Amino acid sequence: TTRRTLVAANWKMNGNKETVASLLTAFKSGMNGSSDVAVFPPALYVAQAAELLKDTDIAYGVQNVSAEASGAFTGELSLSMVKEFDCQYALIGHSERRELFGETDAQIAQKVKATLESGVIPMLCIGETLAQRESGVTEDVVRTQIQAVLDAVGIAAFDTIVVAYEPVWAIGTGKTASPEQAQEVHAFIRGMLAAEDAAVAAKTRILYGGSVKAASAEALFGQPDIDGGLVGGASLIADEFVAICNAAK
Ligand code: G2H
Repeated sequence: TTRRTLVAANWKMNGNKETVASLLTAFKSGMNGSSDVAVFPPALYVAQAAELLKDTDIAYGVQNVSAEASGAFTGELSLSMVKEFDCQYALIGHSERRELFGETDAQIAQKVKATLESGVIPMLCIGETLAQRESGVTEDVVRTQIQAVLDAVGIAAFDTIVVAYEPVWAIGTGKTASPEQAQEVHAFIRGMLAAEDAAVAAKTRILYGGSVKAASAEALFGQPDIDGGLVGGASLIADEFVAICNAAK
């Protein structure tokens, strides 16, 4: 495969100045360079991360962004702000944003569009809930989530967009999807993109997220359509995250 493995740390609403410094210091010294690495600290710590990561290959970004340019949107962050701190990535549509903050496919598509226009790389999160998986609609859910973005930005944008497939039932629960279960959905996603443009689909990086650990990373990343991981809990443990990044071949 020509797709280089990408492993991303989603710290969610965890940590402080001290853990940002200690984790990033450990990441810098531990990575063997076998994968691309990105970290998503809480937004207040992006400036600190930027300083610690300058002159390294470790990228960083924000966990959420507004599609609006500026104005009366209390609590939101604009892409010009994200750009000013040289973020390379923005996480968009994480299941916690969808579930706890009511983000819709339409809003997420607008965020992806605005992010692309600003030159920041969107990391688009999709995935089904346990109830959806059990009722057999996983592919319908994932198709609808991807289609909303395709309708807004077109297939060519998937040259740039990184997709993170995160089955909601595997997030923070300790239940990782088996490599085969994950591969099945990743292949479905790539097939859907390939139906639009096979050359673009061959390049799109599709990451798996949901309780990725050092012990499960190698088997997951060994699947043909799994191009890395989006890691929550395990990314707050320096040795664990470094081992996950170094598990890429
Ligand atoms: C899924 C993942 C990171 P965790 O949300 O985005 O979290 O690895 O804790 O399941």
